[in-house]
Amino acid sequence: MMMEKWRASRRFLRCSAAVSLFDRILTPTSANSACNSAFGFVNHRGSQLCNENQKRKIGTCFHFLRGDRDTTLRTSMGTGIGSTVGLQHRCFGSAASKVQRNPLFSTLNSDDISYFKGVLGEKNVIQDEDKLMIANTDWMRKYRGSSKLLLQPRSTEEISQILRYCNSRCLAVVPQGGNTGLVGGSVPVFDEVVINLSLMNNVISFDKVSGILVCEAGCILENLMTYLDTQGFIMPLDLGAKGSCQIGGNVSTNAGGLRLVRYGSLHGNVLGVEVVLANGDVLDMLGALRKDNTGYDLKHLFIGSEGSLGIVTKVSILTPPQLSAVNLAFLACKDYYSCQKLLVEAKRKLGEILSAFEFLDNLAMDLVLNHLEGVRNPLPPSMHDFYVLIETTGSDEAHSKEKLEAFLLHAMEVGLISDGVLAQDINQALSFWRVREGLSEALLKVGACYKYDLSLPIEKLYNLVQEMRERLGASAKVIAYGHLGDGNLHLNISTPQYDDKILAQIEPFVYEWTSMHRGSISAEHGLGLMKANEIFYSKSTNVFSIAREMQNNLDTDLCTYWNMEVRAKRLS
Ligand code: 2HG
Ligand code: ZN
Repeated sequence: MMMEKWRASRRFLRCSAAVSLFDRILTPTSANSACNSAFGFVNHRGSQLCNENQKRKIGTCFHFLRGDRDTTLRTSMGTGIGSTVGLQHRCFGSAASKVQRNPLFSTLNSDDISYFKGVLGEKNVIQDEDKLMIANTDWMRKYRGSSKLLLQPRSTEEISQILRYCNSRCLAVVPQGGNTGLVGGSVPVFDEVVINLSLMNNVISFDKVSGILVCEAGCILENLMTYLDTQGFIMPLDLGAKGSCQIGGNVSTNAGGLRLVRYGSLHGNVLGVEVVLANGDVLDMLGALRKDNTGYDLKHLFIGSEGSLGIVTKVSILTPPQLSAVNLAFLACKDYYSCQKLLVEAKRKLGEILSAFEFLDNLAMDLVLNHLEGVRNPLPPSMHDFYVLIETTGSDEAHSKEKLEAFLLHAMEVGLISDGVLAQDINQALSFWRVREGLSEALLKVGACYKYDLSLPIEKLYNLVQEMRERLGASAKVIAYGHLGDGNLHLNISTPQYDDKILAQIEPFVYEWTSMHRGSISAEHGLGLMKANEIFYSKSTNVFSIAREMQNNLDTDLCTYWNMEVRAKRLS
């Protein structure tokens, strides 16, 4: 009955061009390349290394102190090793303020540099200022450290030697993958030694029968996708930062992304890891088994611990087979309630073929259309209040098509969808994804951005957006998008510049609201420096204490960013 509403429909990807039941064909758009920009999340973080003689159980320290609220640590870029680090503060939101470099940690000297050159060779010990500037700065340019040294190890053994040495010298380190993180976790806070994993980028093995891939931590996600494509498999995770982020960083932050609704989190897909602890010990947990109930499964401690327990050096991951029938619909909904209902229906009616369910609101659409080159509105000319992307992935084209079309028809008939379009080829699919995946990049172009990555009960999720708009009035744009299928809201508050008064309207309100609804203040980006002190909005103190005990037993310093006060006590 509402069929004329549909602009397009033909299957894309490896499908034949048979016309489906929808009548209009979308104007072909130019191919938008998949988003390779360095956004997203990532990264390990650290612990602190210290010498046992000091009789303090400091443990390897990835990052020095993380502090209270609200600053960016734009340190002066001194040149000489051991030069004094100055602090300059800037306000972003939730970042620690008045963070002081802990004097217990050493500064680099020329013997250290000679040692590292002996282990890694001259060219992998980098002191070049331009390269250091890149390693010191996060993707959003919010967080900036003043490291004077970037190390590029090629093996687990080299990482082990670096950490053992740093531990004995009490030098702080920060592991770095693709540096695509959004919470200030992948860059130094002060002059930590940056340990970059980019050279550890080999696929170690792939088992075509089980689909188990074993690789080094520095493999870029997109390269793994390309490799698996040649084998007829896919990675179980996909995210906007795929062109830069590395699998070790993905695992260390338990990255979620666009397909979690289908394939689940990395806690389910990662079968094993190899990690190097702060003291240089290597833990081989690189199992490649689906089932292994021999006691505690310690690898889970390292998945999502943001490097606070050690550096992930190798990963074993279960990859699903590539399926041939992939379809993508870009839909408009009149209100948030319809988006929710659509999700419930999609789960019920699409069942096992549903592979993504993403949403964005009208301000998000407006932003991306106005600030990202080459992005086109998939549903011109009108604007709608909400947009939903639904992807299906199945093994049988006819079956997928039948299910998807029946689902869309029904959703239109009952008024859950006001308009929609099906991608008719890979280029259209990429251009639809570009709308969703380009949002972080677009936000960066318009000025300051207060970023929140929240897990919330789906039915309440958009209430927060509305309440935030009421609080902020005309002083800021509140932009909402995210992984609706996972109850993950990306709440972005865009302002011309960072402003303390606006921040005071946002925080702690946003965290209190989340906590009150039993949500999480970090669904997928991690805590990082940004939320170092906010963990208690999502974790109770007794749970935290147990975590801290475990960390003590690993002889690393959990509190590096989890709890400044605890750390300050330990170091005093
Ligand atoms: C996404 O889902 C990423 O696009 C980034 O997690 C979210 O920019 C953000 O807030
Ligand atoms: Zn996300």
